Amino acid sequence: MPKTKPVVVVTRKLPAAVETRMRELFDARLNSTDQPMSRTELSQAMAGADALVPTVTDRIDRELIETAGEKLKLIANFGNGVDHIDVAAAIARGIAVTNTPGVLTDDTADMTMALILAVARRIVAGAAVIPSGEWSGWSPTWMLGTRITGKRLGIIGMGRIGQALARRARAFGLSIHYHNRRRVAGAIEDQLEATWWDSLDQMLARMDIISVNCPHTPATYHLLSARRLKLLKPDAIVINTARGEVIDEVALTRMLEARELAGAGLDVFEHEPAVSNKLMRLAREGRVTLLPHMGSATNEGRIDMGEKVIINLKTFMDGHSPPDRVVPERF
Ligand code: 8YV
Repeated sequence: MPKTKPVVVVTRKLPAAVETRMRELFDARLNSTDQPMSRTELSQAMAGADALVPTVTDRIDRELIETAGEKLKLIANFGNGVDHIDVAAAIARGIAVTNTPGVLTDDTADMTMALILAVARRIVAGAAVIPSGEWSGWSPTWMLGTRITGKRLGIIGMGRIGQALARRARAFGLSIHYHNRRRVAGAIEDQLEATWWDSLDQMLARMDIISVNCPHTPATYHLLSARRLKLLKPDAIVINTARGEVIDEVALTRMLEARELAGAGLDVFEHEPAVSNKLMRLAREGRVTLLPHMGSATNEGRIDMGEKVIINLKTFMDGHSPPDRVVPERF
C-alpha cells in the first residue's frame, strides 16, 4: 500500500512552481484565494496538519500553538523573520520551526539602498511631476535633495542583510558604521571598511542615515525609542526594511512632523497593514517614502524562499534535521 503523504497546510498563495512541487511531494492544502486565514481557520489547520507553512501575516502565538494536534511537528515559515511565531512555545510542545534565511538578502539590501536614494533624492515626489502634467521645465533651485556621497551610514544589525547593504552603500561613497550585539569578524570589518560602535547612542548622534536591519526580538522592540530618536541629527534620515516594531513609530512620526528629522523611508510598520493617517499625510507631502513590505518581493526571491521551505519540509519528513531550524539562541 502506498504510504500516505504528510498533510502540509500553506496559509497563503505561493508561486505556481512552488505549489506544484508541494502538491507532488505532500498532501498540500493550498490557499488559492490568498485570503489570510482567520484564527479559527489557523487553529483548525494546526489541529489536523503534519506541518504548517505560515507567513509574516499569520500570528502563531502560544494560545494557537496550544490548539495544535498531536500530528503537528513542524512550522516551516515562508520568510526569514519569525517574530510572528512563538518559537519557544512551539519548541516546548515538540514542534520544530524553520525559516528561509539567505535567499532574500540581496533583494532586501537592494530595496534598502533604493529607499535611501528615494528619500535623499526625492525620487517619489519627482516621479509624480510629469504624470501630473504640471512640469513647466528645469530650474536651478527646484527639487533639490541631499547628496549621499561622503555621508555616514549607520547600520543597526550587521547580519547578512546589513553586510549586503554595506557593500552596496560603499559603492555609493557612503562611509559605513554599524552597531550590532556582537562585533563582526575583523576580516569582514576590513572588507567593508566598517566602523563598529559599541554604543548605539553614540553612533546615532553622529550619522546622516540610519538603517534598521536587525530582527525584531524582545531585545530589539523599540530599540529606536523616543529617547534614542532624539539623539539623531535634525538632518538625518531613517530607513527601516526590517520590522516596524524596532522603531517607536509614534515617536518617529512626531519628530518628522516637527521637522526634527529630515525624512524616513519605511517598508515595514508597527501595526502592519495599518499605517497611521499621520504617516500617510507625511507621504503625501513628500516627506517620507512608504512601501508596502516589498523588501523581498521579487519573483526569484519568492521562488527561492518556497524552495527553502520545501527542502525544510522534505528533510524533516524524511527524518532528518532540517537545514534552517530556528534555534532559541538565534532569535
Ligand atoms: C517576507 C520578511 O516577505 O522574510 C521576512 O522576514 O520580512 C519578508 O521579506 C515575509 O516574511 C514573508 O513571510
